Amino acid sequence: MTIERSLVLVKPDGFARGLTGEVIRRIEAKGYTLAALGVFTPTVEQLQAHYAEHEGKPFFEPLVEFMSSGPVAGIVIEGDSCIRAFRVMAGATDPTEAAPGSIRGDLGREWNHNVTKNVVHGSDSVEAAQREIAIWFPDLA
Ligand code: IDP
Ligand code: MG
Repeated sequence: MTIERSLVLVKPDGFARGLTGEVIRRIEAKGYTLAALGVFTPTVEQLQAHYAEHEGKPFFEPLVEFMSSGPVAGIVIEGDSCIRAFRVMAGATDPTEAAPGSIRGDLGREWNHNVTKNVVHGSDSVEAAQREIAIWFPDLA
């Protein structure tokens, strides 16, 4: 058994649409626990750090702009292999391609062939989770 923590964000589209509770419901129903929970209005600097791996890509600036457009919910989830499990629960990056049953597949909408607004973020590795948790919840790191 590998108890992990992962950083989940309900992005501004999901938060504005009132989907935070639905995302948390799915996390808890799956058997993961919440280690931290908060509502943030992220700064551009915080988002540039969070998405540092994408710096220089064509979608980087629109992504940071979108993510700073409104409040987000930040959630640290905990449980056996929760990093991979939440990625599967979130579904493919593009909501149009995401499988039904996944968060993005069930709840995501494509906007002008733009995959930026895809409801949630989830850490993709142990290293990323540690790095991201330190950005959003420094007291936990
Ligand atoms: P992930 O969130 O599924 O891990 P990443 O490739 O890490 O996807 O991309 C980070 C975020 O950047 C995505 O969730 C999405 O919001 C946005 N994004 C990724 N690829 C594109 C793109 O091609 N166009 C616009 N936005 C994108
Ligand atoms: Mg990613």
